[in-house]
Parts: sequence; structure tokens; C-alpha cells
Amino acid sequence: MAADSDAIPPGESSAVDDVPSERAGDDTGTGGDDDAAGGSTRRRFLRGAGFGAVALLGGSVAGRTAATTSIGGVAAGTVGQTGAHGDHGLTLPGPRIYDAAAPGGTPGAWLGGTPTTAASAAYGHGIQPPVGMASTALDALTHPPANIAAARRHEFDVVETSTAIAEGVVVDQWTYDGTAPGPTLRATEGDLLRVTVRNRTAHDHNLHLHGRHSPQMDGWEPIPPGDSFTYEIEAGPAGVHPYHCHTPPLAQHIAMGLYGTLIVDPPTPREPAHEVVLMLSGWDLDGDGVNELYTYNGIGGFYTRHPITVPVGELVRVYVLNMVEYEAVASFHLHAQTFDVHRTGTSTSPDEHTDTVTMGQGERAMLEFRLPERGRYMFHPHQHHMADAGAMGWFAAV
Ligand SMILES: [Cu+2]
Repeated sequence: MAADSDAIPPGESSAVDDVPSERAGDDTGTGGDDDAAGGSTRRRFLRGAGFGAVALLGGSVAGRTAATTSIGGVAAGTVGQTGAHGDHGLTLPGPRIYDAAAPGGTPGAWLGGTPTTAASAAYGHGIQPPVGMASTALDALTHPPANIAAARRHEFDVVETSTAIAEGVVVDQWTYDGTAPGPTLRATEGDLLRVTVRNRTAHDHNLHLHGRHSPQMDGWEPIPPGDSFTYEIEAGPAGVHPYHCHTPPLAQHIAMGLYGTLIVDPPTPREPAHEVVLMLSGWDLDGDGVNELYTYNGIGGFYTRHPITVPVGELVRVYVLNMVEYEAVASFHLHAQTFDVHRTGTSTSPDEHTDTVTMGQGERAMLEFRLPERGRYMFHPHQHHMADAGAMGWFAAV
């Protein structure tokens, strides 16, 4: 997938390292990628997660397995933060202080710096990206593809995978092309968008696009195992729309990871901007219909470890989507700056100017803002159990 020529370059820790932190001693060193020294393998994740040893949490429920590990003194079989949310039935640990003994960890690897207090450590929120995951690992999802002809013809394989979505957390997923969320699609309003879906699994699946199209191409009819179907739609309206599997039981097929983003550009192109896609997901680790982990673009804690760098003062356009299953709403909240909200991205003038936008399931918005001052700007859902359990990140204005 080609990089958007307007997109910001991949997050470079060297650039981010220079961003001042508000707390002395809470600096941003190297951290992150050093902790694996190239030793990133799934086997390592599984070992770290206690597979074959102790911690298999919940066994296999609805085709999903989950495991957690013992890190920093937190007991195995727990995910999350102090306090309870919902009635998930898990015992939640206290704030996890990242320490040198963490598997694959290096001393002070929290945001590459050394947490000076429990409070600052808590901003790591106990959820780290998988050990050894490169800072560039999510580039193809973080930055939308260029709007070129090749981006309007897609062939997806629906495949089942087993994926580390955070340090010590491996889940079984159903995916479009191996990642959850799936690849970002892009077209201009009125373009012919052609998406071929090959079902390489043993279950029925399909691909339903939000937006406007012929009902013949709506994607609710199942594609049986081994079959394929090509959806052809005239892209529209201009905006940002999710696509997702629409095979019963819907909640399961979405919760397992079958969704992605479609950006439809207006015929008159929008102002050039540094563009970012942030798809919020929830993960029910033990099959009880309650999410225990939350991710932006599929990886818990990724953007706390690897802030999204944008140039000071330049236009940033963020496409935010809520695909969290089992919960009515999720919001997106930006610290230290406000933004224009274009709900669904369909209006040319902003619907609102705020710092928090709330979305029901399947809802999405296009946000535009500039970060006028060098520094870190936190973002997270204002549903704080989500922020506390993996959905947290930073923009670093450099
Ligand atoms: Cu499905």
C-alpha cells in the first residue's frame, strides 16, 4: 500500500525524543524498539504470555484464546488498571510500574523514559505494545493510502490469525488480509470501487460497506468458505466510512476483527494535511461479552510508546472510527487543543468545534486541527476504562 504523499513520515523516535515532557525526569529516551534487539517472534510473544506454562485465560471461547502474563509484580491472568469497570469478573491489578524485570523490557522503557512516580507510570496504563514491535509497524494503518487508481481495486483474503495485540496478550482474530483493522481503502466520490473478498476460512463471511451504493452490493449475503465475491460500488458520499463483516452473529464477526476504513475524498480535493486514521477496537479476552482491552489500529499502547509525529502548526486531519463491540458509545478526546468536527466527514463545513467527539457503534468523524506549540498532546476515549486498558496515545508536534 503506497504511502500518502501528504502523510507525515513514519514516527521517528529520534524526532520524538526531542519533545519535552511536562515532568522533569520523565523524558523520552530511546526505549521502545530496543527491548527486542530484533528478536521479535510470535513464539517469543507466546512464551512471554505464558503459553505452555501457566496463563491461559478463559481457554478458547468463540474461537478466541487469550493469555496474559505476569509483569512488574502483577499477577497472571489480569489485564487492566486499578478499579473495576463493568462486571467482567476479572481481578484487576494495581497500576503497573514498568520495571527492569519485565519480559523483554529494559529499565525505564515506559515511553522510552524513566517514570519518576507511580502516577507517571500509570500513564503507560499497564498496556504495552507487543515486545519487539517496531515503531513503524502500524504505518500502513496510521497513515491512509494515497488516492490513486490502484487504491480503488482491492483483493482481500479473509483469514484467521493469532495475533499479539499487546505485550503478553495474544488473541485469535478473523481478519481482512491478516490485520485487524483491515487495510484502509480510498477513492474519490463517484469512482468505481471494486473489492474482491476471498473467504479462506471455514466460516461464512462477507464485506458490508457503509455509505451509499446499490443494494445488490450491500454485502449482507454470506460468502461461503472457499468462495469469493467482488463488490463494485460507486464510492460515496465523500467522507469516512467503515466496512465490516455482516455475517451473523454480527457482534462476534466484528469483535473478532473483521472491519476497516474507507475514505472517500470529495471531487474537489480537501486541503492538503497530515492525515491519520485511528480505528478504536475493543477486545473481549475471555468471551464473556465484556471488553478487557482496547486498541487504536489494533495494538494496545502502541501510540503511547510511539507518538504520532506531526509538524508544528500544520494542518492535521484525523479520521476516527468507533468499531468497539458490546458498548454503546466511545469518544475521542484530544488534550491541549480543540478541533473542527466533520461528522462522518460528509460536510464541508465543520459541525462543531470541540475537544471531544462521541460516536455510537459504527460512527466516525473527520477531525481537523493544528498543534501550534512543540510538545506532546495526549489523546484517548473519554470512557476512561478504555484509556486505562490500551486506548491511549500522543501526537508529538515537532
Ligand atoms: Cu464474518
